[in-house]
Amino acid sequence: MELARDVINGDTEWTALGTDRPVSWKEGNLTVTRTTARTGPGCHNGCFVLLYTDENGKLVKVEGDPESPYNEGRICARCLALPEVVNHPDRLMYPMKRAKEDRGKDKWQRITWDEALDEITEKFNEIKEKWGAKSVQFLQGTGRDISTYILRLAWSFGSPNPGYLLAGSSCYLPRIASLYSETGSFWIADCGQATPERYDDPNYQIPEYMFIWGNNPLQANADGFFGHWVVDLMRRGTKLITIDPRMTWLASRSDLHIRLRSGTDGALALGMLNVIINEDLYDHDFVDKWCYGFDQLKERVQEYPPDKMAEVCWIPEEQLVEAARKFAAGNNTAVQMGLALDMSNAEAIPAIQAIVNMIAITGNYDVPGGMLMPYYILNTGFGWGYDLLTPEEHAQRIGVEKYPFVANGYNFSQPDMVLEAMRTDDPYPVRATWIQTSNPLACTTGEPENQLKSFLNMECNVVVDLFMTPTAMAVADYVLPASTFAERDGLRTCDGCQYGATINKVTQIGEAKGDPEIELMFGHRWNPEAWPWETVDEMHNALLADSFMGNITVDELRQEAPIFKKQTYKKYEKGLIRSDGQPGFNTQTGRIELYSLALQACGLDPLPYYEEPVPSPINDPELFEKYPLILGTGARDYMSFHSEHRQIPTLRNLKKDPEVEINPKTAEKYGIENGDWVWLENQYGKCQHKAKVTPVVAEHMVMADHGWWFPEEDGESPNNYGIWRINVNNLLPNIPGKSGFGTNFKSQFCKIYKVKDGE
Ligand SMILES: Nc1nc2c(c(=O)[nH]1)N[C@H]1C(S)=C(S)[C@@H](COP(=O)(O)OP(=O)(O)OC[C@H]3O[C@@H](n4cnc5c(=O)[nH]c(N)nc54)[C@H](O)[C@@H]3O)O[C@H]1N2
Ligand SMILES: Nc1nc2c(c(=O)[nH]1)N[C@H]1C(S)=C(S)[C@@H](COP(=O)(O)OP(=O)(O)OC[C@H]3O[C@@H](n4cnc5c(=O)[nH]c(N)nc54)[C@H](O)[C@@H]3O)O[C@H]1N2
Ligand SMILES: [Mo]
Repeated sequence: MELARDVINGDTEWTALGTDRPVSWKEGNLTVTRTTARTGPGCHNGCFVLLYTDENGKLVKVEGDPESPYNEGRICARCLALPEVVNHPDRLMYPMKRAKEDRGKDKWQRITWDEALDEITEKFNEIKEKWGAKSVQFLQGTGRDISTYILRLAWSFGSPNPGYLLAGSSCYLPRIASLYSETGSFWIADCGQATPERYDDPNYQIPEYMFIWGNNPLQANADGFFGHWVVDLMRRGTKLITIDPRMTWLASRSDLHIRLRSGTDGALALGMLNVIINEDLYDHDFVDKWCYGFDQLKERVQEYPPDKMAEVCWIPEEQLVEAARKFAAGNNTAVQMGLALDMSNAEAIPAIQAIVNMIAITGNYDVPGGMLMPYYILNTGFGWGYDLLTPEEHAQRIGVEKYPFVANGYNFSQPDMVLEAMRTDDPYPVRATWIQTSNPLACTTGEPENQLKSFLNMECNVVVDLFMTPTAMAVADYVLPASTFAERDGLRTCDGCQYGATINKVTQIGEAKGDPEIELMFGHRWNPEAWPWETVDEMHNALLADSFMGNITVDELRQEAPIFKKQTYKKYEKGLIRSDGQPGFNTQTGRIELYSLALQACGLDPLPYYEEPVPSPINDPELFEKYPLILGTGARDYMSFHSEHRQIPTLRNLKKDPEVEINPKTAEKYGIENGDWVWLENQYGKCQHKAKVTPVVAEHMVMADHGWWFPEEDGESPNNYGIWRINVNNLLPNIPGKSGFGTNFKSQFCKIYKVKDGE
């Protein structure tokens, strides 16, 4: 399916915040610069911050920007600790290389940027000649302001394989793909973020109910959604319903907290749809005019009666029914969907689809305090430069033949197949990786030992990072030093947000460069026609011209920021969504497709369904007896962002070791006390964590941190900063769902026992 990159008609009307302040000013001996905290280190969000630099240009302090309508002066611990990251003695200061036979050894040799450009270009061109451009994988991590640039870099090199090594692309992409394929756009909960007046905008209404579904917004602030907006709304009267096996802060303040078994969200959603439809609680007018396939959906949900679904989820039926009634009863309902929906059950797409359909039949798209369609400021992962390759070349992207649905949304290769291809040459040889903003061995995906083999099988691995990482130490031939957002100019390119802004450079560390500049430099070497801009500013002016902001320049935006696109609700009635200017949604039928033609075209079930996660206590009771706890992984904390911040003193002091949350009753049963080192083990592998005994987790499960490494330990192989001992991903298989999206990272089994002395 062709995806519209920016579904909004050429309307470029915007308003500025109207600040009187210059971009930077003096306060005593310090210079204060206002900027956006987008990109590394550690965030997807883009809060507005004030950076304080001293006479030597050293970053010494960070504050939230009180004039910002987005975060209103609030920032988190990681931004407060930014000076420790920027000025850290372990930062990569210059490009380095080492011989292929020295992988895993600390035998780095400093080189210049020019040497790095020459040598990497030569190596990549050699590989291209022998195996074709498609044998080079361009791997990013989570969205650190990178997709726009790295996709273009891959395509301009000739490779259809930009990607991300997380099993089943099971972060954000399943939600994006499902929303896109059924509604034609992406949507997030409307917390008034579309206008500078926020909650006071006369067109805005607070949601009556807000569902926090598999998400912990206060800790995560994920994908352009600022968690404290939920608290702001609670203060104004919004009632919360939280769906989470753990008792989060928001769950404890919710009208209803559904503590379901991990990975059963699809069953819950289908049971709720059953109630909403059979009790006739849906919005008939919206369904008649704007939905496609209601009758088929009605028939399908009869297979999912509320009593059976409650049993599947291990919850009382009354809770399911109450949630359904509240979902439909509210004047408006907003849903904040999180990572758990992508990653707790490989069949993530149908579970998300059930929620997407629930929002539709209750009439909650494009209404104030319902679901908001963010305007794509830039073309992020959908493809700035997609046309650099022919359709035939794109069709060779790893995974699209086997899983055509992965072409919905980001144009990434299918990660589980890539990992295999790196070891087996099936479907074709992969011979080099370019890894930028990712730490795959310590954090990103399951079966890390297999991944190590895959990377060691490469002719060349290039890592672009802020720090030496376990991955870089184990497998890289070249490391290139990247900049934090304090050290580079840029644009705010987040997908979930509603405004335009710049990132403003205030300091320089060693020879580090920003990711956009690194891409531009290599682009100049590899394919100058595809990178016709001399400078990063020129490149960004071209990107802006292609965005809703129209012909504003980077310099003007820097002064005006933030600027907001004019917000209109019910755009589908006014012909403001489709590129042909007709009323309706941006789908084939112009309606929200409850019966998804996009899924059908890919040979998948067009209607939502539920399957158990694999393994599940219901389908594999024997294995569950052997490993009798459900293993949740990776619930976010305040003091780290994935594998980042382990070397930052202020943050590390808040949590020194990887922790596993265990309920007091479960801990007692297994003779475990708070602070004990324990083994977590299952049929795939094991790892050590420190027990944190807390009633936050349900008795039937444990919740283990992910992304840990010990920068203070020996980095050389085989120790690699301790990752093989402590990585919970040792226990996780890389198994995607039928669509190629989704995985079971938050719903495996495990057993738990104390670590013996000397282990
Ligand atoms: N078990 C388990 N595993 C998980 C998860 C889970 O919930 N459970 N979550 C998964 C999810 S959702 C995701 S998104 C992945 C994340 O996986 P990754 O995005 O690979 O996360 P990190 O390990 O933090 O790797 C990021 C690397 O980029 C570097 N970096 C930071 N900022 C910049 C920058 O501006 N430029 C450059 N060049 N480098 C930078 C950091 O130093 C770090 O080494 O992890 C996944 N892994
Ligand atoms: N501080 C910090 N912030 C981050 C990150 C980070 O590493 N650190 N990572 C960023 C990234 S890449 C991402 S993707 C986001 C993720 O952020 P979120 O979307 O918030 O995801 P998680 O924190 O993994 O899980 C959210 C909640 O889901 C619950 N949960 C677990 N299993 C299930 C289940 O099966 N069903 C339901 N309904 N709930 C379940 C967990 O208990 C947890 O409270 O955070 C981003 N923000
Ligand atoms: Mo993520």
